[in-house]
Amino acid sequence: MRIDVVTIFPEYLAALDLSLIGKARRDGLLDLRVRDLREHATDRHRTVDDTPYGGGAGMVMKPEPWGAALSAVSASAAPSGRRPLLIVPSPAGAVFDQAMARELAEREHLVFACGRYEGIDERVLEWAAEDFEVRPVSLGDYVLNGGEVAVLAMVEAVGRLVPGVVGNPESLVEESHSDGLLEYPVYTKPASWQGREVPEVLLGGNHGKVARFRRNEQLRRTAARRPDLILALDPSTLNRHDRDT
Ligand code: 6GU
Repeated sequence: MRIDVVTIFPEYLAALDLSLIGKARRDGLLDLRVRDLREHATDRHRTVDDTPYGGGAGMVMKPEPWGAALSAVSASAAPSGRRPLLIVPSPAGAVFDQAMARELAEREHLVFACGRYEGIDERVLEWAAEDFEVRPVSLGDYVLNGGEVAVLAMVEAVGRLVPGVVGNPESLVEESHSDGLLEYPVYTKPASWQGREVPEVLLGGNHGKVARFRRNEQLRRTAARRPDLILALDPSTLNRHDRDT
C-alpha cells in the first residue's frame, strides 16, 4: 500500500518509523512518504496561510501550495484504474471507525492532507476531486490543532489491517469492534495477585466454557460502557446463549 502525507510538520509523523508500522515500511509492505507542504510555497517566507475572506478568527491555508503539493503526489502516483483516496482530517468530516479502517485498507493509494489553523481553502478540495476521491474524515467530536495526530491514528488503524503487517493475523479476529462488541478482559500469570484471582473458568481448560465466559464479558462490558454499540448490533450476529446475558 502507498500512503502520502502532506503536512507543515513532517516531524510529527516520525512516530511512523516505530513499532509495527515502522517494520512494515522497512519490509516494503507500506510505502509511506511524508511531504513538507512548505516545499511547495514559492515566496521568500514559505507562507502557507493567510487571513480568511469574510473575516473571523484565525488563518486559512492558501490554495497554491496545496495545489502544487497534490499535483506532485498525483505525478508520482502509480498509473492505475482507481484514483487515490484523498483523506482530509477535519472535525467536520465523517467519523472514522473500524469499518472505515477496513475499507481504507483495501485501497492501493491513500493521501492525507493535514490542515492547520482554521483549515484549507475549500477550493482545494473541489479542484482535487478531478484526480482524487476526496473524503473529509474526523476522529470524533472534539477539536485537535491539526490533522497530524489524526493521521497517526488512522495510518496505524489502517496499516495493521494490510496483509502481512500484523505477524499473527489471528490477533485481528478477536479484538474490539471486529464483531461490533468491545473486547473481553484478559489476564496472565500469576493466577493470584494483590489478593485478586484470575476468573476460575480461565484456569480450567474447558474451551467451550471459556468462550461463553468471554462472550458474556464482551456483552456486559459493551452494554455498560457503550450502549450505542448494543443498539447498532445486527441481531443475526447474536446467538441463542447471548439472550441470557
Ligand atoms: Cl481528523 N482533525 C482535527 N483537526 N481535529 C479533529 C479531528 C481531525 N478529529 C477530531 N478532531
